[in-house]
Amino acid sequence: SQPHQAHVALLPSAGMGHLTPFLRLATKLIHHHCLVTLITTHPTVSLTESQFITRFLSAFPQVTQLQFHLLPLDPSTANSTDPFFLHFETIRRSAHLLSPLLTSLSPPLHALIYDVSLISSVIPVTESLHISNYILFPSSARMFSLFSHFPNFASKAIFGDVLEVIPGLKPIPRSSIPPLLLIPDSLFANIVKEDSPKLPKSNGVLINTFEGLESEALEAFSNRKVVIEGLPPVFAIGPLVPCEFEKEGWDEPLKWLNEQEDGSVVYVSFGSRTAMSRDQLREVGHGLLKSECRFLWVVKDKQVDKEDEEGLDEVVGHELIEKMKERGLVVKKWVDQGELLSHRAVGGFVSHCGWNSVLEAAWHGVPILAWPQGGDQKINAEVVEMSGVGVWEKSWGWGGKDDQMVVKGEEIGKRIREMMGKKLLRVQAAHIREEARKAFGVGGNCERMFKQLVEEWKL
Ligand code: BUP
Repeated sequence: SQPHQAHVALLPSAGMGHLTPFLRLATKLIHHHCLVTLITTHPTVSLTESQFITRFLSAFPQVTQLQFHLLPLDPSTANSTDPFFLHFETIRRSAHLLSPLLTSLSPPLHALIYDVSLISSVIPVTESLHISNYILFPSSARMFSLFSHFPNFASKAIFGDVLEVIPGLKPIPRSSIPPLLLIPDSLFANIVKEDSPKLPKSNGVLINTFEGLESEALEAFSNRKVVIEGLPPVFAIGPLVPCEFEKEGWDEPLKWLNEQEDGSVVYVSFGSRTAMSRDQLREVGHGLLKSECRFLWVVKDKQVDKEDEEGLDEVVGHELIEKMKERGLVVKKWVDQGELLSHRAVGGFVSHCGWNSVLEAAWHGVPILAWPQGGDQKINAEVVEMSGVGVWEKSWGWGGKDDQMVVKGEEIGKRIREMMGKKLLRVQAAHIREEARKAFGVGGNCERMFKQLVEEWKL
């Protein structure tokens, strides 16, 4: 190590939506001459996570890997069936085992950056070891405003029609609140309830966002308008962009895109952990045919990839798949989304609005048709709409999951056609892309934030 080099450890939790920003952050820290230790939890929930970590570590041999073996969890003691949430809980209950691991590191750590799902279990560890602690919030600043104010309204008559308790921000309608937060004893609600009041004990909150995308929320934070007492500083470190190590070499989608005209293809993906109902999946297929656009559709059938074994014919139906081959490419495999969105042929993105996907679309200036499926995604879809990078058809609800509602192919096709044909949307998305490049580039806000953090760590 060089003298005065900051040594930072990173502790992600579970799921690609949480891991991805951590590994992108790690590359930024390396770029800013930090020594990086990556704490990896074993076992991971999905296969994709462990493959992603392996690719990252072989691309950056200078990164120290610290293996963190977790205690077993009795799932009956945690109020959830979601394997990703259960993994949060497992890490939380094992966090005390981190102390000896962290003290064994040489040179000693300057800071630990950890996932937002781990706050109250990590803070006692960093406090006892006198290490600075920073939270990486893997969603929008708008979602952070809700997270940070949760104790203020969770105890009140649980959420009226709109949440107006966050000063400086457009009210959040009840229908946009992550459904599990509305279930008082859900594991997710319990974690947020326990962790949110601990925010003042952290040294800072890093959010993968930038001014041009979330001016309202970031302005409110920087003017201390939405700040609850003692809230640590918010660092808008975004955009954290797709990196070289993420490419895994399967290039059929790229080859197919190379044969398509500029801006003619709609890319469709609902993220790494949405298991849409089969009825809804088939309607999406019909919708893509009705849209009369070229399409690239990434199908997922199960929440965890290890269980996603059936082929496209079984999941979507043989006849439909055959028909779709004339106009599009349908795959049931992990793709390099960051790279696909950068392709000149992609002109629109039907997205569930997982925050990484929104950032990737913004980075490449690809207009979004938002179709949130769960969690924070409606709040992110609000950002998509407000920023102008996309549109949102609110009547579609939470995908096919609420009230067994199935959005019909006819309707889906119509909205896709509209989105792909909207010139204004393309102009707006191109503008956000410029803003993202400005924030990311030399002298941009992102660089400023990292310089500030590194200086802070070296003090
Ligand atoms: Br699927 C898929 N390839 O095939 P989000 C996803 N991704 O590169 P999520 C691929 O995974 P949460 C694929 O580019 C993004 O970086 C995608 O994160 C990438 O949504 C990441 O968009 C997915 O935040 O997580 O997976 O639903 O619910 O935690 O937001």
